[in-house]
Amino acid sequence: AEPQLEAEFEAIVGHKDRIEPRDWMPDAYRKTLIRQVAQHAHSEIIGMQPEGNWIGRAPSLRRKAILLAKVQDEAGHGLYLYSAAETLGISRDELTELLISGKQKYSSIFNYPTLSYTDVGTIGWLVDGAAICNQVPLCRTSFGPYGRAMIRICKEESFHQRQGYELLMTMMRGTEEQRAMVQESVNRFWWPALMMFGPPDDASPNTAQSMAWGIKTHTNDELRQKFVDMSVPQAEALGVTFPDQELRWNEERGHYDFGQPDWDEFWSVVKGDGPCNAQRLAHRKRAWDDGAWVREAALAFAAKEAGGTEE
Ligand code: FAQ
Repeated sequence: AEPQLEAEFEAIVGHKDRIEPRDWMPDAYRKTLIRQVAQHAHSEIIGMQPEGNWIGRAPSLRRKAILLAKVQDEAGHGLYLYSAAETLGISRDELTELLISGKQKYSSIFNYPTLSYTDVGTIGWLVDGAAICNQVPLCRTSFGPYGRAMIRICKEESFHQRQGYELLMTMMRGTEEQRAMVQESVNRFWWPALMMFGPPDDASPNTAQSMAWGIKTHTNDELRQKFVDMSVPQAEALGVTFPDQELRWNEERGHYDFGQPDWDEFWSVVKGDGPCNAQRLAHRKRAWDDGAWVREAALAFAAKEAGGTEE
């Protein structure tokens, strides 16, 4: 039966149709999807920390309400994605344990600190901007639950991006000092934002197979280029520059040429040695441990309800 099932799977993927949870799938397909969807979910949840850092210090009630709503949206994205991962046969508890034991990853970007409130704007503009660039194509990924989660997530991320850009625009209309804060923040986040797309294609072990399976529809370098092309005019409109001497329009290619991020720094952050890795994981672990009684109580209550009216 296996070759027959394998042929059916290949046909579905080949036609760019969707694989659903009850369909047969190769173990390696299931494994790489769990890896990617889990990392994505963890990123949304860990990604709440850098911005959450500024909720209590937002400069006005309006800005605080906006930031609270955005951080709550990230929690929702994490939940859609954990649910999608669960359809592949792994539980949310297991996934969280894999995260806090350091066995599964989350995006490198969230290991950088947020040093000023301006970083909230820069994250919205550049980090959500990069996230959208990477995630819009994922709406058409081959695994149904992941693709459907992406549609809703992308709508919310677009809103987040506009929010960040508007925040920075407001600061650029302010004082000289505020404009300098925006430029300083953009300087710090530009290279880490480019790293979000993953290593260069020739150093990306998963891309070829993930493209063949329709999990990814573009390579890391293709999406990075798209992000640069999209961001340069936005930076010009805002009145800031990116810290890259090699950045210039290439008429022949019809794209911007740009320099390479420091890939040694990238790998060191991915391996756990970034500026905030230890802090992010410790915070997540504390929240998980502190919430244990809530999970236990909810399970006990559910068991009691299921037991009917005897008690
Ligand atoms: N950080 O072979 P590849 C957000 C790992 S957006 C850490 O190229 P692949 C929204 C990679 O896992 C951020 N690790 O891997 C938000 C692999 O290691 P492994 C989340 C990275 O999977 C905004 C190894 O390097 N978005 O959260 C990174 O084909 C604001 C080799 O790499 C997603 O997760 C990295 N940047 O391509 C929230 C998008 N890059 O697993 C709050 C979905 C690579 O073999 C506030 N994911 N690695 O041990 C993807 O599109 C892909 O997984 C890539 C990596 C493109 C990230």
